[in-house]
Amino acid sequence: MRIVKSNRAQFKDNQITDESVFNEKRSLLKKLGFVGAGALLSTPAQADILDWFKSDEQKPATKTQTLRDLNFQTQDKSGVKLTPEDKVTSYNNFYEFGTDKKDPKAYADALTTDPWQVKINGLVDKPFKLEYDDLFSQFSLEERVYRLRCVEAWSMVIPWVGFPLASLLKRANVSSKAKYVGFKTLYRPDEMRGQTSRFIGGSIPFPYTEGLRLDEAMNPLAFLAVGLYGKNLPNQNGAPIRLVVPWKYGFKSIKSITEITLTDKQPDTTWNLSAPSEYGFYANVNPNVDHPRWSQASERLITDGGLFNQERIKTLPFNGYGEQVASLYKGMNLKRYF
Ligand SMILES: Nc1nc2c(c(=O)[nH]1)N[C@H]1C(S)=C(S)[C@@H](COP(=O)(O)O)O[C@H]1N2
Ligand SMILES: [Mo]
Repeated sequence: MRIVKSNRAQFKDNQITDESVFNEKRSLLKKLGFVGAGALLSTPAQADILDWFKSDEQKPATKTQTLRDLNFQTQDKSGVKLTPEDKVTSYNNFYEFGTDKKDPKAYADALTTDPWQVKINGLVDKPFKLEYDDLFSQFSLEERVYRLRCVEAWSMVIPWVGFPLASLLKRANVSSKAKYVGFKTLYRPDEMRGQTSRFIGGSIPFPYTEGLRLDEAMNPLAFLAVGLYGKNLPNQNGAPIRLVVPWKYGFKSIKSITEITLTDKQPDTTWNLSAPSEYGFYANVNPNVDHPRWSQASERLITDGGLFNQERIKTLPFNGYGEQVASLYKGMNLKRYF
């Protein structure tokens, strides 16, 4: 497999090792969805893979397990220590389904993700809507391996599939008056048991909302994911479409998006509304600004060991993506705008 794109954070060598959880050939094929004889081959990298492994027995792919449209470019994952798929899909924050890490996997299947609609509106010349199928066919899909750093001081390394947020925004012809982008998660208490009361734990307002400054949203790293590990997003990870902003704390990466609105005012965001002294609008990963109740200097990297016995690593400014994003905050006091 060739390197198509490298968006990897600058890790120290001991944080990304040569071992790969992704190197067993049949499981690789399967995870990328190349198990059906009729799999669509649209990139040379994919053709190479199938050629290399074609002696393997092939099983038919099922639509529910693979991205419908297979023409996405893959990223070279050799030498990347990914968080195993079962950890990525079973240890989640998705308060619409409960506050326990296990709740999203246990209860998110109740969510209907097809049909789905995402509205793009506000200060744009061309508002539009995306239906479920459009999420997989209107933008060219690619794989991005990103680190996700939760504000709770744990992190994962996840291979997402999706497209840059900028591609979607460009299609809307953003007006010159727009300064921010607001995002909203689906509000459907019938299917999201944590929304049954308008507030969970007395403090979280639903629908969940998030926001970015327009220049942050246009940065090439800001990503809309429709899959992970080569498959459609599981509901617990934010199906059918969620944001991934790898240089910010995980709560900015809003799941199951139904509306994207361009505004001239800073949008209200769920965690900032709930606890403004603990969760800022910017929420850039910053080892020098502690959470009022815990240190942000280091994090528990969730890899293949037991959940509570993980590698402790130093937290990097902007989660290791400073080269690509630090210039967005030139001259800003990042202690004040945390
Ligand atoms: N709608 C919604 N999006 C959300 C959350 C949530 O509770 N609701 N939790 C956030 C938090 S705190 C984190 S760390 C990430 C977790 O993403 P993951 O479960 O896919 O790893 O999702 C974020 N997006
Ligand atoms: Mo988080």
